[in-house]
Amino acid sequence: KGGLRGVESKNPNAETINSLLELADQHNQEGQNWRRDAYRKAASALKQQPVKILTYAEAIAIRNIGESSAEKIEEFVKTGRMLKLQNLQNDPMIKLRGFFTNIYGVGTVQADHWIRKGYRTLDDIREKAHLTPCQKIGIDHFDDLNTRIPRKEVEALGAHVVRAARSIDPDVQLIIGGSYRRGADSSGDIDIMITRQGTSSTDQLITFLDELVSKLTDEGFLTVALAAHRKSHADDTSGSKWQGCCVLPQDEYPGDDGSEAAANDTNDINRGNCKWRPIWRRIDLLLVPETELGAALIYFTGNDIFNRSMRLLAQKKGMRLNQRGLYANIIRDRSNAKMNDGELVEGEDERKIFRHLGVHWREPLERWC
Ligand code: DCP
Ligand code: MG
Ligand code: MN
Repeated sequence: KGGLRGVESKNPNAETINSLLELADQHNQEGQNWRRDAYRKAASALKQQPVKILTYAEAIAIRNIGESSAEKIEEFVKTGRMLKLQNLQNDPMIKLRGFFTNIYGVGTVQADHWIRKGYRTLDDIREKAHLTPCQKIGIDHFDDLNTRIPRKEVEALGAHVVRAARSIDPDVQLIIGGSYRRGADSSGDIDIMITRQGTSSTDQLITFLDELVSKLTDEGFLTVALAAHRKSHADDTSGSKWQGCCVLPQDEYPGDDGSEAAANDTNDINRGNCKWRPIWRRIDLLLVPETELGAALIYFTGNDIFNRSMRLLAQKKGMRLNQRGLYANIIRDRSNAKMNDGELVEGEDERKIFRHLGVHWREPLERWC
């Protein structure tokens, strides 16, 4: 959190956008998803503006900016702050809850529970709380896991995994998705999709994943597994997926060789003036059969808001979109629960899924909302 998430600081509305996104985060914490989405949409619309938006009237005229967001925009331009955001950010209990939910594996329910029990610090939690194995790692590596990954390091981590993957099976294809694919200059984690030509089921890739994970674990690149999901019969929400942490070997840090990258380095990892310490990074490995690659690319590129609007659009058209494909002839009951699985329309080709949905193609860089 913090910093301009994917927003270039030279954007004339950068500061306002950042505050709107922080406001959205606050409402997310409160479980107020409707408000969260409104502020995110407004931030995204503002990002498209070539000039600085100064007034309520200018803001409200922009598509996807509602009354509340327009008020906040004017307030911020006039006063340099959003009072509502300040109040939320200054509330000590809300602050504490936000802090606790920065622990990997901790959500708002868990955080509120701890606060009710009187815990106020990480040490309280460490000493008194019952922790799941994931939460324990979240606490032990709290600072690392809350440090964003510079884009160049995402690339270096990806390259490392690609080399290991190719040495096991030269035919696999790896694609970095998530915020990286959307062009972000830093990411919360690294999401890697793994596929191979001719595959139609994740079963055909599981042996490969096992080998890759053991190789990378043996050499010390993967440091811990957080969760592994295996596809079960009834479960179409998760394909095979491996989640854990990794560290980049020191000599693979971008720019370490004094190359161009070091010259215009904007990374947090500054060589020379700071003792190098390997930073634990969150990594997700996702198995995707070739027949589902298009749908998986859409899903794992996100962002989550964009995905939700694509799924809603599919629903409106009597279809269903998930990370495995676009399905037609879905029959729903009155509560909108689906009664059948429908027929696969398209899974493999990202562009064709857009086309079948009747929406014009959006480059990954344009999928921030
Ligand atoms: N995703 C989703 N709904 C969720 C969680 C994830 O649709 N509730 C999809 C969209 C995300 C992608 O999965 O872009 C990867 O999830 P991440 O949590 O890794 O999010 P990002 O990569 O987008 O951002 P970050 O930089 O924080 O990792
Ligand atoms: Mg990610
Ligand atoms: Mn992820």
